[in-house]
Amino acid sequence: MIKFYFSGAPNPMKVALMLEECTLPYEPIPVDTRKGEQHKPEYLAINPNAKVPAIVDGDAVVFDSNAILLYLAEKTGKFLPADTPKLRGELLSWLMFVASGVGPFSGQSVHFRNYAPEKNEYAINRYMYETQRHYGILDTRLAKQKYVVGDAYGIVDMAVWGWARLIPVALGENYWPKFPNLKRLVDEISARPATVRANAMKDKHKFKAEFDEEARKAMFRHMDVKVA
Ligand SMILES: N[C@@H](CCC(=O)N[C@@H](CS)C(=O)NCC(=O)O)C(=O)O
Repeated sequence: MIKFYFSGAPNPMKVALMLEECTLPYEPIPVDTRKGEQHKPEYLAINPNAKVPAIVDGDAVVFDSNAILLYLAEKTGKFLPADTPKLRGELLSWLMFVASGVGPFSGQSVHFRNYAPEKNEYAINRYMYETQRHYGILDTRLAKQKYVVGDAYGIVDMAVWGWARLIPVALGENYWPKFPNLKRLVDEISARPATVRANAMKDKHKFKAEFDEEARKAMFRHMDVKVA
């Protein structure tokens, strides 16, 4: 059975959705990042990057959410576009675009808007600018087609859903009207039975809610180290 190391954060939830979509049997193993469990040696042996998600599937160990989505899609043959060079190219491009653009920039936007100890207007503007630019690219794409790659729902849509449903946190409550096509996709995915099951699975596990000193030390380790 696949061991799924997760929390309720955006990157693990993409994978929870995919596991539920594939109806693969899996054992959810919570990693409470606000308690610092991502830094335990036994978890670092699975994901040396000390982040969730990760999976262990027999002797295969896979970390990084979009790598896991691709691994599970290739394992099951599900949620991939038709196997043509054209669609394979599009799949890789959009998957990497979400992995290297949408996710990190949304994450930094959330950080500087909500968690940084000082309000740094430059950082907030830079990350909000880039985040809304990335979502604009997706919205334009989704104005022309129902799903991000090909003509069917797939792993890139799941990767987008993980972050885009949190646009109000990354950008603000007033941003949804700017991305009507993206909103249409997020709403469609949020209503899927697999999404409802993934959320219910997450809600069964109690993760620490407070962002206290223990959480800060576990997740913002740069604050205690001078490298610049
Ligand atoms: N590129 C990684 C990023 C993983 C990541 O940043 N995970 C966050 C949750 S969304 C995390 O584990 N945060 C805990 C920490 O930073 O200590 C992926 O896509 O899986």
